[in-house]
Amino acid sequence: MRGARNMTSPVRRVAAVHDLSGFGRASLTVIIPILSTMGVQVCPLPTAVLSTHTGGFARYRMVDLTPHMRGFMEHWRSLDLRFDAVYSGFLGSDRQISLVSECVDLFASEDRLVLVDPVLGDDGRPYGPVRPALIRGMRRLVRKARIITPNFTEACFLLDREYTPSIDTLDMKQWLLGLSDLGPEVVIITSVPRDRGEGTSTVLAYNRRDGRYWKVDCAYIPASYPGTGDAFASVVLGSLLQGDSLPIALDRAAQFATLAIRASFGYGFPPREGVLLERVLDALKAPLTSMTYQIFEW
Ligand code: PXL
Repeated sequence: MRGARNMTSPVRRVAAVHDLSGFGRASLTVIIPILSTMGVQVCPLPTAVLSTHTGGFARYRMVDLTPHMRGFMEHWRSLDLRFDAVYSGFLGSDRQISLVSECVDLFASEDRLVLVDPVLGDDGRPYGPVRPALIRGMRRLVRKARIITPNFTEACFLLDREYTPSIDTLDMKQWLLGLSDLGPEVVIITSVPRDRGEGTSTVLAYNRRDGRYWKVDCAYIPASYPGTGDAFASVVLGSLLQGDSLPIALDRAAQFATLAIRASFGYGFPPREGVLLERVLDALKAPLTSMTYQIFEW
């Protein structure tokens, strides 16, 4: 009889290097249900445990798990675990950069997916615990990634550019190329402000392998919910693991994030509690019935 370690699982498996925030629907509490619903097994390697996420709650408690992560990885290694993707997000300290980098070396081979979501900030500001050393470290970590999914603020931080609340979309080609020059083959920037659309935003992407650029416009909803970036990146990953093309993965992710925000906005509860994910998860099971992506040409 073959041992379990040699059997090929019918289910794709992801090592998820993110924090666990108890309340507020961000990081693992969003990533696990989304990827599970998409038929993907999530194996968390937690970076930190928090009472809530840091977006809008005062006096949150945070336990940085840096001292424990190597031991967790060694145990996984002794079990000879393999992953179809390594997916990282919020890190508990800049000392975790080298640990995540090691995690990629240990568990992701050349042809496996490595998605680094450089969780650093939003609306022009870094998240509470994010320090300049973490931003510098993230510039090194993205070298290990095949795909990165910064929001517009995080793209500014990675490129060391001044944050501006509006941007000429044509300039974004340089941003995408600049980020790809840091290492990743695929760069996806979310929440890019649209030059002529009041408050609306766009998802832009570049794939160095075929030299193509993609764009998905998002409807404007006047509220910003923490955790939607985690939802977006998770749907992109789940979709790619299901065999979708990059533009389809972007479309599914943008449509799901918009649906989740719309499902929540009408209720008027505090955005810091996150989107009503539980109401919309089933939508991930349905096939895409309309596609809105465009090829982005200048
Ligand atoms: O959603 C990104 C995120 C992840 N983890 C923590 C956060 C945030 C955003 O606020 O605070 C702890």
